[in-house]
Amino acid sequence: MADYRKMWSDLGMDLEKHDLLCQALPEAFGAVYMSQENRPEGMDFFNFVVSEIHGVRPVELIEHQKNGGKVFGTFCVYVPDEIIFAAGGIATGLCGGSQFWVGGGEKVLPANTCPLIKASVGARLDGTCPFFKIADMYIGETTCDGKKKAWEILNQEVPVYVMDIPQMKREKDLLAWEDEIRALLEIVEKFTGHKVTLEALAEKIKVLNEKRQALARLYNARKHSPVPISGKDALLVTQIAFYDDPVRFAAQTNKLCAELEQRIAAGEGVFPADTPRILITGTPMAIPNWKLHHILETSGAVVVVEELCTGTRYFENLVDESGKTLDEQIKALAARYMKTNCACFTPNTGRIDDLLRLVKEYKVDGVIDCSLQFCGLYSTEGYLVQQALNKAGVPNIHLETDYSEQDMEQLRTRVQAFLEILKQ
Ligand code: BJ8
Repeated sequence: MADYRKMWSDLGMDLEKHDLLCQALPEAFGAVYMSQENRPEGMDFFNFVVSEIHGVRPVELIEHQKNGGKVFGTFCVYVPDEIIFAAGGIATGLCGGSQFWVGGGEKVLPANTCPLIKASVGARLDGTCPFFKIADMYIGETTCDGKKKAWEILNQEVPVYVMDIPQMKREKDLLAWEDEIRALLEIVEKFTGHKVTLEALAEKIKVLNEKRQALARLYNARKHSPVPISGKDALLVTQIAFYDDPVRFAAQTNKLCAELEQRIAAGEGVFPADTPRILITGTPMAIPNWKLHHILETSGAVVVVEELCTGTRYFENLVDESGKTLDEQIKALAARYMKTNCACFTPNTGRIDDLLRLVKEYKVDGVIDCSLQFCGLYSTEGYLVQQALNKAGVPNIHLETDYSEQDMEQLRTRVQAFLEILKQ
């Protein structure tokens, strides 16, 4: 990585502690990613992004701020980035996916909080992530209790605006959600000093739809057998989608997809055609959480699709681009985002429908429902997920894990036993 120490120091980061992360990440990435064979050349860009993870993009964000722009940190796929970009801001995903940050979060949060929340709070409080330091405002949401309280703690450090996400999907909830998007628009306009115009919003809706379409193209490639890209690589691309420049990201992903389509035409894959094909569902896997994919793909299986917020929930369903007024555009945004099926909703039958559809579309042999420890929403919904999959005759298991390495062998044992069942 180039030398960014001055930038990190200017951001008020804890350089000594951050050095430890900078030392550990390349090693972890090397072990998980560079050990793979026959990776597509198009992954070079994404490798580069990881190698410069706390450098290149932060430099761009700071440049944007120097030119008078604002940066907004987000934590949930329910937050409509289109509004932020249309007001001349930049939205960047902030979810923490590393055990490195968990300790910092535990200083202020109960130990029985999910690791995603602990890591996100720890990354900010410990001053070991430039993205958390750069963001001028965080946009939180009311999806789960842990997050709701975490915003109050983070608000002591940086302005946090919280979107009230409905818990049900009735007509009146959709209307309330439209109002929430209008309220966000007002807040963002005030904070950036820029009005959101019909033209600007139309342009950003198109840009973010193009990002979604690039990801859909990547996932379409994964429907083929033999699969032309590993699940680990596809996961990395999706994780980077949360914070890279959307136009550049779409271009690089499309380039990768063109290569994958050539592989498909030539019948080439990264795993033999008879490798068990796995769908992972559950809680999001924020960068650098590659744990379960790594275990699976070094145990004789391949992950072909993720029904996760770092997966299909992020890119499925486009925003209708035909809105002729700002109000129509807001309604279109509300309708699209409301289609996301998160366990914070009751009922959440749409997620079950999605799962059964994805099993067919991606020719899945088995499903792993994996929740982060202490996520009551997804663990509890696991019962209904299991029931539906059993009824459809789809082999499945439920796993719970955190970001630490401690349960790696235990997970591997359970995964291998599951793969044995699939082979029978
Ligand atoms: S739309 S999944 S990104 S809320 S894992 S913090 S739910 S205790 S992350 Fe999520 Fe939005 Fe839903 Fe997706 Fe809470 Fe559970 Fe932790 Fe979670």
